[in-house]
Amino acid sequence: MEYQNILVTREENIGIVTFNRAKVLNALNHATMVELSAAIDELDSDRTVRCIILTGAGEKAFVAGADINELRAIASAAEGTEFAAWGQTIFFKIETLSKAVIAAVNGYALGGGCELAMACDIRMAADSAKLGQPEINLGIIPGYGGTQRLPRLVGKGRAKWLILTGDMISAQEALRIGLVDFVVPVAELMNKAKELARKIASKAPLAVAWAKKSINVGTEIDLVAACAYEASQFGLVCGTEDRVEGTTAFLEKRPAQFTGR
Ligand code: CO8
Repeated sequence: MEYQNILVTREENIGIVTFNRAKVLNALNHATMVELSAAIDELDSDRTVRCIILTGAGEKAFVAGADINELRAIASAAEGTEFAAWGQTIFFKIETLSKAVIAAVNGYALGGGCELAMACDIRMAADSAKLGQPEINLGIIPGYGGTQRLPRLVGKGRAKWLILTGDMISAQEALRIGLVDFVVPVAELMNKAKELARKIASKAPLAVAWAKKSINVGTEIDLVAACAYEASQFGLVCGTEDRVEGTTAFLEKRPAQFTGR
């Protein structure tokens, strides 16, 4: 697919999706969401790509939310529901992808941008980034999973504070409440994100996939069922060639050569 609103690049075994509508602070319009979905499919089916980074072009914004021009044009409750549910399926695709996805939050991550970052596995923010769910200021509520993923990450009280006030918070504050996992100097963001991506990419791909799945599935169900689920995923990794290679390499005191089988 020819992309107009995003850039899709590869560096070694890392796929990088860069939102590229700097004039509107990388706001997510319908076309950008379609391209994001296609880019995720493309990188998912490329066996050379073992980890993905999402980031924004320019220095100002990761993604400043859904495109407010399109939100203004929603004609009915049914259309609004459809609009939100469709976007949610794309964010679920990221969350449930078999590869790890890192959000490199280089600036504003607001509304749908914050929701997108939350659908990623790990969030690394520049020290200059600002995050928030300002939908309330537009007379709406988050619709791409924000009312659900935010309380799961930071707790109900903090989620209600952010969603009911629309307050924007600094990267440091986001780190303090658990909304992001790392804060780094803005000039170092991409290098640090790539360093993290390379580290994950060097691991056994099926172990990464099933660890991610076990965490995602297990944290939504009760502990006993979750541990049973973990055991089933553990069983799956035990059937891989990479389990034999990883354990043998340790005992032979050499680096493992994982193949993804
Ligand atoms: N949509 C469309 N255009 C935008 C958006 C956006 N989300 N954000 C910024 N822009 C545009 C501005 O209109 C402006 O355009 P122009 O140059 O033509 O005037 C340009 O980007 C630059 O923005 P500013 O001049 O406003 O830049 P500032 O540095 O003054 O301010 C802010 C930066 C604080 C980020 C400010 O732009 C802002 O508040 N933006 C809106 C943030 C926001 O409210 N985001 C949430 C949107 S709602 C949402 O995401 C809902 C998601 C779920 C939807 C579910 C489906 C129904």
